[in-house]
Amino acid sequence: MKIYRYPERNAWPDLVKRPVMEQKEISGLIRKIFNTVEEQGDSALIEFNKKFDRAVTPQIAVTEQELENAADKISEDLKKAIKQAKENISKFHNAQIAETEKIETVKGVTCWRENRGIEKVGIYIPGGTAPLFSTVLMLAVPANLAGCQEIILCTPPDSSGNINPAILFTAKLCGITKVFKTGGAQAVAAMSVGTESIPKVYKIFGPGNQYVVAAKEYAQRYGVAIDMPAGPSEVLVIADSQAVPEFCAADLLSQAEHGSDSQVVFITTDFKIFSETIEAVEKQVKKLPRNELATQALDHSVFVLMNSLEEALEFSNLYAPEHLILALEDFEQYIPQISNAGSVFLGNYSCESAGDYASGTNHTLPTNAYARNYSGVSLDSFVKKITFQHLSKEGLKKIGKTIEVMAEAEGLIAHKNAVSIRLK
Ligand code: HSO
Ligand code: ZN
Repeated sequence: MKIYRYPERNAWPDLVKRPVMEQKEISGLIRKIFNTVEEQGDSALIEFNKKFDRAVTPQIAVTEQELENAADKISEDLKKAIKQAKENISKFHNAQIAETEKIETVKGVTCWRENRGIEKVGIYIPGGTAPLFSTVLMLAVPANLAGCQEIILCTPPDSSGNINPAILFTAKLCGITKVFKTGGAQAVAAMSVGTESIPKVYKIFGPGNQYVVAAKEYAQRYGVAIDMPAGPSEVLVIADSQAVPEFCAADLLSQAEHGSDSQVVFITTDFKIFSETIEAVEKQVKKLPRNELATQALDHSVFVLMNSLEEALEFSNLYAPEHLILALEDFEQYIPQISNAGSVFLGNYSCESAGDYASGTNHTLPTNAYARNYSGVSLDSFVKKITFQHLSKEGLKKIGKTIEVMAEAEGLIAHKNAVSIRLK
C-alpha cells in the first residue's frame, strides 16, 4: 500500500499515474500469429490450442450438443442468477434504444438518423482463473438489442479441450450458437481474417491479457473495429465520516482480486475512516481465496487522506477511474462535480460488484484514464448511425444559394452546379 497524507497538489500527477506495465515487445509475435492464422486457418488454431492451452481440439467449433449439455453442468441457483442478471441488463440497455426524430431544419429540408446494428460482431471471453461468463451477458445482450445479425464468441478451451459450462450456458441463453474454442491473439486474428469455421467480423469486443489487447490493436489494420483500448481493472473510492470501513475495504478488494495489476485507490477526509479502512483491507485480504493476486495489487494501491471532498473529486477526475464509488452521505451533491469516470456507484449500499453482475449497467468500461475520452460499452457500441435527408424542390430553393456560394468559395464548381442545374 502507498499511503499519502494531505499530498501537495503538485504531487497529484505522480499519484494518479498507473504503474507502467512492463511491455514485452510482442508486435512481431502478433504479426506472426495473424499471418499463420491467415495462411493455415483452423489447423493453425488447433495447433495453437495444443501449444498454449495444452488442449486437443479436433474441431474448433463448439457442437450443438456441447452447448445443450452445458445447462446440466451448472447449478439451478447459478442458472437463476444468470437469468435475473440478464433481465436487468436487458431492461437497462433496451431503454437506450432511441426514437428516430425527423428534424425539419428549414421548410422542405428534413434530416434524421437511423441506427443499424453492426452486422457481424465477435465477442472474446478470456479463460484462465476466472471464467467471465458475466461478460458474455454484458456484450451479447446489447448486441442482440442492437440488431447485430451475426454474433460469434471465441474463448480458450481448458486442457481437456472443453469450455467452461457457465460460459456456454450464458452464450446459449443469449442466442449465440457460434462458439469457438480458441483464445489469445490467435482468436482475435481468426475473427479478423476468418477461417474455415470462424467467420470474419466487423467489430471485436471483450477483455483479455496483453496479447489479446495487442492483437485487438493489430486487428484494426484489417479494417476491424474494437470496443475500446483495455487495461487492468480499477476502482477509486471516496469516503466521508459516514462511510463503513468494512464496506470500503470489501469494494477495494473486489477490484484487487481481478489481478496483480489491478488498481485500487482510496480517498477520505476522515482520519478514523482512513486507518480503519486500511485495517479492514489487511484483515479481509487474508481470507480471500485469491489472496495472492489481491495482495500484489494492494502493493501498488494508493490510500490518500485529503482536506476536503471537493479536493477528493478533483483528484478523482484527474485519475479518471474505471469505477468510482462515492461512499458519501450527500452523494447527490457531488454528482455534478464528476467529470471523468467509467461508472459511478452512489452511497454505502452500491457495491461495485452490483454493476459487475446484475444491476443492469455494463461492466465493460474504460480503464487506464481512458474515462477522460471514452464511454463504456452500451447499445451504441453495437450500432452505426446512418443519417438521411430529403429535400423538396422548395427546400432546395431555401438553401440553394447558401450551397452555391459556399461551393464557389471552395472552388468546387461541380458542387455548385448540382444545385444550379436543379433550380434553373
Ligand atoms: N470488474 C470487471 C468486470 C467483472 N467483474 C466481471 C467480475 N466479473 C470490470 O472491470
Ligand atoms: Zn469485477
